[in-house]
Amino acid sequence: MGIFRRGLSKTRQSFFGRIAQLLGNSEIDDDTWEDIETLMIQADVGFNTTVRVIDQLQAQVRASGLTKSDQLRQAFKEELASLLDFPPALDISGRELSIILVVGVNGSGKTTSIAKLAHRLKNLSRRRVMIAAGDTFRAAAIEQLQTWGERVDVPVIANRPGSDPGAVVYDATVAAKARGYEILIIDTAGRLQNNFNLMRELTKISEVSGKVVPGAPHEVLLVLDGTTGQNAIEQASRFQEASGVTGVIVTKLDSTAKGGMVFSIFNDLKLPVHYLGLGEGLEDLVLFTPEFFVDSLFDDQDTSQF
Ligand SMILES: Nc1nc2c(ncn2[C@@H]2O[C@H](COP(=O)(O)OP(=O)(O)O)[C@@H](O)[C@H]2O)c(=O)[nH]1
Ligand SMILES: [Mg+2]
Repeated sequence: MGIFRRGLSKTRQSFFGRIAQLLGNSEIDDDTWEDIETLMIQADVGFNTTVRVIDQLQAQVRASGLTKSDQLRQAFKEELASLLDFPPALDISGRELSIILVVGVNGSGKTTSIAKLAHRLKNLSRRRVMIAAGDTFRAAAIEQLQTWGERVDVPVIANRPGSDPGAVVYDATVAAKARGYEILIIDTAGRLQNNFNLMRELTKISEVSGKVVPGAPHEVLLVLDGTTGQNAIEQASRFQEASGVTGVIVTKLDSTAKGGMVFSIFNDLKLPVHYLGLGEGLEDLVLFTPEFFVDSLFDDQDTSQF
């Protein structure tokens, strides 16, 4: 699992690694708390979550009489880990056809993440996967998805650029059912969170899939660009309203020091993070594991048994 540690190295080196160093052998004083708070905010943990963690830690210090800041280190890691629930497995088993709708703003990494996810589900989970090109706005978007489909060796159902995304989703759902596919992943256009019509269209896509397969979509995965940190958190609530988001994929954590945003997805949005994007290649989508995430943010050395 070297990719986990490597992919999170920017966040680790800039912030959490410095917090770890800071919690050396000195006495805990006001400066200690201020430094921790500053570094957490810089790592995009978010204000609410930062304050919550610091309050809890201060209460622990008062209760246990810790005086040395290196004793704080373990308590700090545990406090952060406690913010992260173990995400439930994706709800994509136990029925003939499961449908995953993928939403998020333009450029967040939806199409790339869909290719990586299809690759994982096909090769690791041995599932029969199909993809629907529901982003019909630009010809390039359809072609990009088709190219990934060829590389992953998964069929992509597409229509002409400019055509109704609802119709593509309908066709794809019917095709997946008829041809015995187990998982259909639907790509969508980058819905701007303040654009009412686009949000309504997303609701419609959701309804169309539900007409063919009762209960669909079974998962609505919101793709958030890790490099935008707290801004991505603000976008998320709009998508939650329009499409009933069930979980999150955080992308591009390899190219940012804002990995702290993952804590506020759990704590502020109350959503599970299922996968992290740690690069542009097909293998660069890792399953989110709370303990491993926290370890990778703090420690250069791999001390886990993964
Ligand atoms: N470094 C890095 N780049 C990524 C990751 N995920 C996506 N990208 C890049 O982000 C850009 C936009 O991705 P795309 O999937 O087209 O976004 P979409 O508009 O939401 O479909 C592309 O250049 C991707 O290669 C990631 O985890 N790490
Ligand atoms: Mg796209």
